[in-house]
Amino acid sequence: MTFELPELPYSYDALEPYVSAQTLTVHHRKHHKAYVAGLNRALAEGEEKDLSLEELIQRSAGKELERSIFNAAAQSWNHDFFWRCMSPGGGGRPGDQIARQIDADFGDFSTFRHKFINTATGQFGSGWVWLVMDRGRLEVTATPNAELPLIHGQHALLTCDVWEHAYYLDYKNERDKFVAVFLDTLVNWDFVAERFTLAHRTGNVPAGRVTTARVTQEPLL
Ligand code: MN3
Repeated sequence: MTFELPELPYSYDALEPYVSAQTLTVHHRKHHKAYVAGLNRALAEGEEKDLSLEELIQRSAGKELERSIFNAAAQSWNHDFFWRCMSPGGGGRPGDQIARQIDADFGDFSTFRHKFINTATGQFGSGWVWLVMDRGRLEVTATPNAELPLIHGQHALLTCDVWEHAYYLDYKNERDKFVAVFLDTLVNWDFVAERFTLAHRTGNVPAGRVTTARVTQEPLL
C-alpha cells in the first residue's frame, strides 16, 4: 500500500490574488508531491506499510535512523493540514466559540493576530506556525522544518507554512506580509472550529488524523 498525493480542497486559482495559482501549483504538485513520493520510497524496504501517517510520525519521531521517514511523513501531514486551513473567502474573525477562547487565552483577537505573525517571523529558517490546544489552553507555537504539534502532545488547530516555497514567488522575503494576509483573507475558521471541537472531545490525546493520503479512505477527523 502506498500513500497518494491528496487533491486540494479547491482549484489552483481559488486563493488568488492572495496566493497565486503559480505558487499553489508548484507548492502542491512539486513540493507536497515530493514529500509523498519520498515517503513511499522510504517505506519501500520497511515493514511499516500498513500504518497510518500519524502512526508513522509518532513511531519515527526523534529516531535518527528514521529521520527520512519522519520528515517525509510529517511534511505530508503538514501540507494536507495546511491546505484545509485555507479557503476562498476565508480569514477575518472566527466564530463565537473560538473567539471566546481566544479572548480568554490571549486577551483579545488583535493580540492573538500579532502573536501569530511575530511567532512566524521569529521562526529562524524553515518551519510552521501553529495555533494549538495544549491541555485545554490555546497557544501559538512555531516548529522547525517538518516538526509538528502531534509529537509534543498538542492538538493542531491551525497552521501556516513559513517555508520560503510557500510565499517567495508572491511576497519575496516578506514573510510577515504573507502571514498577515493568511490570517486576514485565507483562514478557514470552519475547519479550525472542527479541530477545536475534536480537541475538546478527545481531551489530552492529540487529535491526529486529518489526512486522506492513504489510498484507503479514512474519515476526515
Ligand atoms: Mn510547504
